[in-house]
Amino acid sequence: MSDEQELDLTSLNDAELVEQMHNDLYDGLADEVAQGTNILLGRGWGPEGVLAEALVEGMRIVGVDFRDGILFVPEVLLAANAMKRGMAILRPLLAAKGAKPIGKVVIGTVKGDIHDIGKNLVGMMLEGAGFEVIDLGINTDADKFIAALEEHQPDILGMSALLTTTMPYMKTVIAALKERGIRDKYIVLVGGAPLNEEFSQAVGADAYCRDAAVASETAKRLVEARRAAA
Ligand code: B1M
Repeated sequence: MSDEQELDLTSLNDAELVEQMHNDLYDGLADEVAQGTNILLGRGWGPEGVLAEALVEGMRIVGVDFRDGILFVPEVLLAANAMKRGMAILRPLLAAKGAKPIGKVVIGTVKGDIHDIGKNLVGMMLEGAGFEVIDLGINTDADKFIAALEEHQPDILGMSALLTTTMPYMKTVIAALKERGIRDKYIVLVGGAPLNEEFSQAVGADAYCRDAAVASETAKRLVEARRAAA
């Protein structure tokens, strides 16, 4: 039996448990991450706190070692899987906080890119803020985005990219919207670690969202502004 299996997570205080969850996420131990998530919730932590301090911070640490060549794709996939297990527990709690639907969002990770943790988090926060979210998943091309916009008629199109090689595809999608004369029907929000405000303006998006909280605030603000102007 490994050390991890022998460790009783309930015996740890909050700070120790959060640190242990960072380690468990790093080691891709999904059951332990799920258990830690439930323990913190049971101790009265809010879902946002568990998400930010235990899960997102744990994945940040994974990202640093991935960048530095200490972790490789298979290990990071296991870590991502563990993160998703924790997020699955938090999702209904975050969504339950929302009131009546305040708008609709179509969101996806752009073509060539399979990173979806950040996008999923943004979707969860938007649901929590009261938006209906249609998630197109990963590797989404312009045709798929446009078909979903036409089918669902959302207020917002959200696009995510985590790679410097895939972020320019956002411009391709926006150009395709312009070609069809439908660009101004939608608020276009973009996000992902390599993006910034300048890039967002250069590709013709309405706003860059640094993180899921900013995405949810920006979505609310721009939908309200658009309705007030109509
Ligand atoms: Co990838 N990967 N990866 N990876 N990966 C990065 C992005 C990288 C920065 C790692 C590194 O080198 N430091 C690097 C990109 C370098 C670059 O482009 N300059 C990289 C690379 C190189 C690669 C591969 C090419 C590796 C390879 O195969 N050799 C490959 C590419 C595959 C592909 O997409 N075609 C690859 C693969 C993978 C895994 C499959 C192993 C896995 C993804 C699993 C999954 O998502 N299901 C993975 C992971 C996990 C990462 C890191 C470690 C973590 C990303 C993450 O989930 N962060 C990442 C390192 C890093 O970012 N530091 C890395 C946590 C998440 C909560 O944050 O996604 O930034 P983030 O989302 C935030 C904000 O950005 C924002 O809000 C979110 C929540 O607050 N946001 C939005 C995101 N999307 C938004 C959309 C919005 C609004 C806000 O719309 C409105």
